Amino acid sequence: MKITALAAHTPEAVRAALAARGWETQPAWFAAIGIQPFVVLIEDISEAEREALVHWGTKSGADVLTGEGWALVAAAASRIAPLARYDRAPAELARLAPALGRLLAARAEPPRSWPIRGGELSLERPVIVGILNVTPDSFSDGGHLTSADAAVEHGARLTAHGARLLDVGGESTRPGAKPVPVNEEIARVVPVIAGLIKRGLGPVSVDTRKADVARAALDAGAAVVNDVSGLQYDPGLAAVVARAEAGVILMHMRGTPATMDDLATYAHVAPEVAAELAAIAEQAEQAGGGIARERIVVDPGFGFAKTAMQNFRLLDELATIVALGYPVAVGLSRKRFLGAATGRPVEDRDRATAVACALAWERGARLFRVHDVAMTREALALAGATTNPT
Ligand code: PMM
Repeated sequence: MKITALAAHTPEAVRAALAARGWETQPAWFAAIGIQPFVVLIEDISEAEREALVHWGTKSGADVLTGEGWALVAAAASRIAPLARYDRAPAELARLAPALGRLLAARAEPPRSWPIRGGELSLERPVIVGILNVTPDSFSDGGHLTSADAAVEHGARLTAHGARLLDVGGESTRPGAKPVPVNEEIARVVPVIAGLIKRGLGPVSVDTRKADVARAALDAGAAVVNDVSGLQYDPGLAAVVARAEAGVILMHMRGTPATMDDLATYAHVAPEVAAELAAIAEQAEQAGGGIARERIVVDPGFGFAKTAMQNFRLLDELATIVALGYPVAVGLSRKRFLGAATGRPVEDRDRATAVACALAWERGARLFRVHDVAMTREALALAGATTNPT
């Protein structure tokens, strides 16, 4: 007899074991996905639902831990799947079906491409988003790009290094930063976006919280709006994105850059950020004509209303954000919490950034907003080769 413990963090190990024993690709894949451990935290449930869950868990062999108003259910995904079906779940648990069904579908079929304005970006391999900050004071590279021409040149370099999207920002979002007037922000970003498009560089995203800036940027040829406020700063932004059929990155933060540091209060950061992002995305799908669901990317907002420890937890538990079913972007580049781990100053954090991006890829992130594209590309090439065997 021979017993081997297989890697359990990826369905790939089970798939490969079955394939090696003659299983066809599809059945092997579905069996492997079904065997994957699935843990769901269910909140705001009634006493009757809680009792029904405990009873169901005993019968079906799932672990159920509960307290007042909540239950944590853990088992192989295939064991929990019947709860997502009205015809198979106990009647008392019918309320769970829609949300559970969405979570299971997102696991089985994660988004493979991101439609943006005038095209799409494949998510089968990492999307590196090159940062082009044209601000006098952005926290890590502010003031380096002093003219539109210099910014366009830098964009050409980032593209040559492997950036698949260029993110142009004209307003610093560092803690305590002051808002920039609309006209000033437009004057900073539009010439750069127009210059990039003229050179055939891009696609381009605009890093802004403001509807008027987004509109001007889209008119100049941008394909994506990257809103660090997750539509909380300017409610008019959603309609602008929807009308242009642009892609949108909705980032999580609390408060504004001026107030966010005092709002880093979470009992458990990942599920709380996930819930707030889910609400933001839902708002985006409903507001102002509605942004099509598949055009939405979510970003947990590293460093925005989070302490260093919360950023580490969020990175480790990124799968909680990925489970929402939207493609996930991460902005880790040169951030303070990387310095807290490595002891390196802001100008020496590109190695830590590259490693953090590889960790984020492994946990399901697909878009990586970075300053040093070349170094991150190497880290992600390795991470992608490891987790994407095809
Ligand atoms: N971080 C910054 C700016 N824009 N956008 C997204 N989507 N995610 C981020 O984490 C993010 C962002 C701040 O960093 P910078 O000043 O170096 O650009």
